[in-house]
Parts: sequence; structure tokens; C-alpha cells
Amino acid sequence: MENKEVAAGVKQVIAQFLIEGSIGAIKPFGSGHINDTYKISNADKNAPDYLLQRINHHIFKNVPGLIDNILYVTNHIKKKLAQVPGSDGDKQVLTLIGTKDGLFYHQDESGNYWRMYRFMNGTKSYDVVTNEKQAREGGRAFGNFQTMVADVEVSKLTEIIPDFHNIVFRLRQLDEAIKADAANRVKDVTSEIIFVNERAHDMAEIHRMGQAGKLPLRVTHNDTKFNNVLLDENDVAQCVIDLDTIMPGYTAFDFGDAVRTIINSAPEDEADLEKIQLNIPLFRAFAEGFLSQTINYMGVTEIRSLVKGVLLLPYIMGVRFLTDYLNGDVYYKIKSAGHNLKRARAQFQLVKKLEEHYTEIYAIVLQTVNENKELNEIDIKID
Ligand code: ADP
Ligand code: GN1
Ligand code: MG
Repeated sequence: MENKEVAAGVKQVIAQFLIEGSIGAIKPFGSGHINDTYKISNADKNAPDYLLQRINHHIFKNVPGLIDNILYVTNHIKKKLAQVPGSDGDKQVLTLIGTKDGLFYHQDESGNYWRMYRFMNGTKSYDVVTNEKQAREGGRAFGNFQTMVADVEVSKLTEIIPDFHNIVFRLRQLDEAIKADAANRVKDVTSEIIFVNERAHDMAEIHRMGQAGKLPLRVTHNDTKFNNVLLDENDVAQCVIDLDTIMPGYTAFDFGDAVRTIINSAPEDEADLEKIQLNIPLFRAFAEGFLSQTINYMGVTEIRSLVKGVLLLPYIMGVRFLTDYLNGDVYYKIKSAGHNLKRARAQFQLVKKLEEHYTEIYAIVLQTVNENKELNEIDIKID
């Protein structure tokens, strides 16, 4: 590691965990916007590598609750997999490493919280999807994950960030940021604010349907960007990761957030808006993978809501990035000045593209459902 002081601090933290072998190289890892991740290679070739994460406790205010959620869900899936011949709970599910204090997280002297996972060697995560196989595998993985946790009682989990995907709440946060104008940036974003306001009512439809009891509240992952699934060397999905936001939600959230990162041929923060184009074959492959795992327990209303989720999730991310830009970049890590505005603009451009192709996307979902009649007998037509 470049910074010796940081490396020494990290080594002290590692020493609190019950690891096998001995510490080798320590390298910053991944491209997440919230936590800090390090890969810990094992100097002992016969012992596992590890992944150490500093959990952002300004954002995740209840770290013990967050760790309990992860333990509950990973144990639940591991128990189920133990009954499935040919499956491997250590490879297909994250494994938290315990500490010498008998916990699954460690709080250091400065108040930072850390956790450690077994590192899954031979896996990759992608920020941008490059082929249909990857997209289908991503769909299968997130769909299967949701199926695996479908019987977890919602009340067993702590709602780790309340109102996380509640657009009404997120729009209120944006309004507050506009009023406060803490960084004197409102003047730069007039057209973005108009864009948000024009769509605010329509985008709250999932929220209204949920409030009216028309959508089943399920246990959802809530951060299904494509880089949160690990694929093996053959691009076969191995494990769904980044379980910090597991909590009650609607299936449309997970479907929409994954599509946001799969259908877009450009990165999440693409500055050249011309490059933000839809890759429809990747969407179709993802939808097929996802629905192959989930279709047998979804009803017509929930299936239709998936397509609304495809518009909602890039919109909500755009709103959140814009809010953070106005607040002076206090939530997401940024790599350069104006990064959050760049992200927001890219997400809004994606919303525009999705609006233009809405009927096509809708038709693909319905066609996929109709092709799976043996799994679910519903007959579904465009409304
Ligand atoms: P963040 O919340 O910052 O996105 P993640 O938990 O998604 O953090 O981890 C960041 C990256 O680290 C992932 O995108 C993935 O590439 C890698 N990663 C995470 N967990 C593991 C693991 N157990 N084994 C191997 N790689 C992992
Ligand atoms: C954050 O940590 P990371 O990068 O996986 C965010 C998600 C956003 C995502 C946008 C707790 O996820 O909600 O979708 O950035 N996580 C949190 O890339 O806010
Ligand atoms: Mg992640």
C-alpha cells in the first residue's frame, strides 16, 4: 500500500479478525461509492485471501443491525444451499469472518467500523456489461437471490436506511437541498430541476401502488448494480455481493437498478451524453435470466411494475446524485469536481432514452413472461 500509516492501521484492524495464514499484500479494491475496500492477499498460499471493508458509518448509522441483516440472510441461503446437491455455500454466498471479540465487525480506536469477508478467488465484477451471457447470468443471480430470501420474514431484518428507494422522500430531500443551496450550485442545474419536476408525479407510481397494498413487500437487495454480482472465469454468476442494503422493498427496485447498469452501453458517470445508448439485447438477456427465477411467484401487477422500475431507478439515482451535488458532495465519493452532476446528467439521459423505448422494453418483459407459460400461467398483454 502506498501510504505507510494507512497500511499500519489496516494491519492492526486485520489482527482483530480470526484469519488463517498470515497477511501478505494489502491493496485498495473495487469501485464502490460508499465503503472503502481492501484485498488482503494471504502470504500463506494454502490459506484464503480476504476482503476487508471499512463501513461508512455516517451513512450506515446502525452497523450492528447491518451486520445482523447480512448474517441472517447469508446463513439463511447457506442452509438452503446445503440441501441442494452440487451447490457450494462458501462459493455462492458471502462468508463473514469473526473477530477475536466474538463479533462479525470491529470498531477501531477512531470509531471506524470494519468487517471482513472471505475473498472469492477467480471471480470478477464488471462496471459495464459487455455481452448477453453476462447480462443473463446477472439476471439469474439477482432473480435467484430474491427467490432464496423470499421466505425470510420481513420483520427479521432491520430497515437499515429507511425510505431508501422512496422517491417521494428523495424528492423532498432534493427540495430541501434546493432551498438550502449550501454550495451555491442551484444556478447550474435549472434544466435538471425542470426535468425532475416534469416526471415527479409519474415516477411516484410504484410508491402509490405500494401504499395502496397493490405490490407485495418483499426482502430485496436494493443495490443490484451489475458490479454487485461476481462472475467466475467462464462468466457464470457465482455470488451476489454488497448486502448492506438488504431490507424490505419491491421487486421492481432490484429489477430496475440492475437494468440501469446493464442496458446502458456507457458507464454510470459518462460525460458524453451521446454515448448513453440502450443495448436492448442485453436488456432482453437480463430480463430472461431474472424472470426464469422469479416468474412463478409474481402476479400481473408486480410484473408490470418491473417496467416502471426500469424508469424509476435511474431517475431516483439521478435525483440522489443531483441532491448530493447541491449539498456540496457530502454523501458519495467523488473523483473530480462536478462528478455528482456528471452522474446525475448521465442518469437523466438514460431516463430519456428509456422513455423513448418504453413500449419496446415493456413488450420484451411481457413476451418473456408469455414464453414461460409452464412456470406461470398468467396471460399478460400491454395495457
Ligand atoms: P461497495 O459497497 O463499495 O460497492 P462491495 O461489497 O460491492 O463494496 O465490494 C467492492 C468490490 O469488491 C466488488 O465490486 C467486487 O469486485 C469486490 N468484492 C466484494 N466482495 C468480494 C468477495 N467476497 N470476493 C471477491 N471480490 C469481492
Ligand atoms: C452506492 O456503494 P455502492 O457504490 O455499491 C449507493 C447505491 C447507488 C450506487 C450508485 C448505500 O452504492 O444506492 O445505487 O452507489 N449505496 C448507498 O452507483 O447509498
Ligand atoms: Mg458494490
